[in-house]
Amino acid sequence: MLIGSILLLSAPPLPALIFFETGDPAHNREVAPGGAWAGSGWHYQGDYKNFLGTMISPRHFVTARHLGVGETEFIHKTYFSGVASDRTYYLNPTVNGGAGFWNITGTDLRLFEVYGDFPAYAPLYTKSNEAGKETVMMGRGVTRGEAVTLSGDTRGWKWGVSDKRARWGVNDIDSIVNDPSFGELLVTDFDEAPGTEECQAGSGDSGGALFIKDLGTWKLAGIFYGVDGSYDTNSICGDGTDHNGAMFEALGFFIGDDTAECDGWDAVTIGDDTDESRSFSTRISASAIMIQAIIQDALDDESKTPFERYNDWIAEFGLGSESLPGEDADHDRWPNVVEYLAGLDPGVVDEPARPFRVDELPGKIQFTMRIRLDAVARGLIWQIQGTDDLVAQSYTAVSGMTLTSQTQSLAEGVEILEYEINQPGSSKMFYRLEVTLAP
Ligand SMILES: [Ca+2]
Ligand SMILES: [Ca+2]
Ligand SMILES: [Ca+2]
Ligand SMILES: [Ca+2]
Repeated sequence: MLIGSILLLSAPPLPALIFFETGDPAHNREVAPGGAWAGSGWHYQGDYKNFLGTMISPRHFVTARHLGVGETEFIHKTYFSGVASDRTYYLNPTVNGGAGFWNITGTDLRLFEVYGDFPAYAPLYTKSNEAGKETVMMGRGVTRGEAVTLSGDTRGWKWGVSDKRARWGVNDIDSIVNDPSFGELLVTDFDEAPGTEECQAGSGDSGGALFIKDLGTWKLAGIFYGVDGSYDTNSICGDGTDHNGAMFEALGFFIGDDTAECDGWDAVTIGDDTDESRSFSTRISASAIMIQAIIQDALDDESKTPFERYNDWIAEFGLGSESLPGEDADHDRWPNVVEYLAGLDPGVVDEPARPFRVDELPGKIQFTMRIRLDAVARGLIWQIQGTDDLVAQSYTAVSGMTLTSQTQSLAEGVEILEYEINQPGSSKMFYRLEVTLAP
C-alpha cells in the first residue's frame, strides 16, 4: 500500500510543508491560521527535537514514534502560545515504569508526559468519518524547491531547504488505508488547486498534526507519518535521475527507489492513486481509547483542588490525610508542605538544609531552594522572607534577588535554584521560606 512512500524524518537532503500556490518560504510560517481556520490547533503545538508535538492533556503530548527519543524538553514557542516568552516543559523520564513514554501498539504514535500544566490541550477526534473532511495540517519540514517539469510543464516541486520552521496549510482527507505495521492512516493528496492553501508534507513534517472541525471545535485527527516523495524520470537504477518532491501530476514519472535488484521503480498510474503525491498520518480515532486511558489521570488531576492533590501526594507515602500541610510528620523540622514543594519524603527525616538553605558569601547572602517542577500546577506558592527582629516576627519578602544558578533533576522532578542578594546593612538578619497552598 505504501510503496514509494518515505518516512518524514530529517534525512538529507530534506525540506516544511509545500504549497501549490506559492514557493514563498515565509508563507504561513510561524503565524497562527486565521479566518475560517482560526483556532484550528496551532496553539496546541510545541517543539520536540526538530519536529512538532501536540498537547493532548494538561501534561501529555503526542508525536511520531519514529522520531526517536533523547530530548528532555518540549517548548511552547511564542508563535504558538501568543504570550511574550517561550515556555519550556521538562519531560518526566519516570513515567510508564521508567520507560519515559508510551507507545500506542501497532501505530507510529508516542506519548510523553511533562512536569507542569499546559495552558490548553487539543481534544481528540474520535469519530470515524474523517474521509471527505477538510483538514488543517502543520509541520516543520522542507520548503518548496525547484520546479519538476515534463515536456515543459510544471508537474510539482523538489523538496527545498530544511529550515525546520513551523508552517500550516490545508487539505482534505481523501481516504483511510491500513498499514500492516503502522495501523490505520489518513490519506491526503496534493491537488492542483490555485487560490487555496493546498499543501503536501515533506521531510521533517513528521510528528506534525492534522486537525478536523467537529461541531464547531477543531480536534486532533492525525499525526504525520510518511509521504509519497521519491520519484524518477525512468526505471533505471543508479543514474542519478531520481528526486524527492511533491507532485500534483506525476503521470509519466516512476515512483519507488533504487533497490539492489533494481526492481524498485513503478510507473505512476491513476489506478493506484499515485498520480498525486500523498501524505499518510496516523489516525487518532483508531487509538483514542488507548490514548484516553493514558491521559485520564492528568484530566482527573485538573479538576482537583490544590488540597486534594496534596492529599493524594501524602497518601503516596503511607501517611493519612490527617497529616495536614502545616504539620511535620517525620519531625525533621520541615513542615509537610515544605517537603511537598521540595519533592522530599514527608515520612523520612531529611538533611537539615535540603529544602532551603542560607549561606553567607563575601558581601552576599545566598539562598538555595529545591522546588518541584510542577509546583505552580499544584497550587504551591512560596516566598523567601527576612526580618531583623525575631521577637516582632516582622517578616517581609526579600527583594533584589538575582538568580545565579538553575539546575534540574528530571528523575526527581525538581530543580535547584540559587539566588543572591547583597549583604544587608543590619548587623543581624533572620530568613525563612514561607510555603502555602492556594485555596
Ligand atoms: Ca488534496
Ligand atoms: Ca533513474
Ligand atoms: Ca518533615
Ligand atoms: Ca522528610
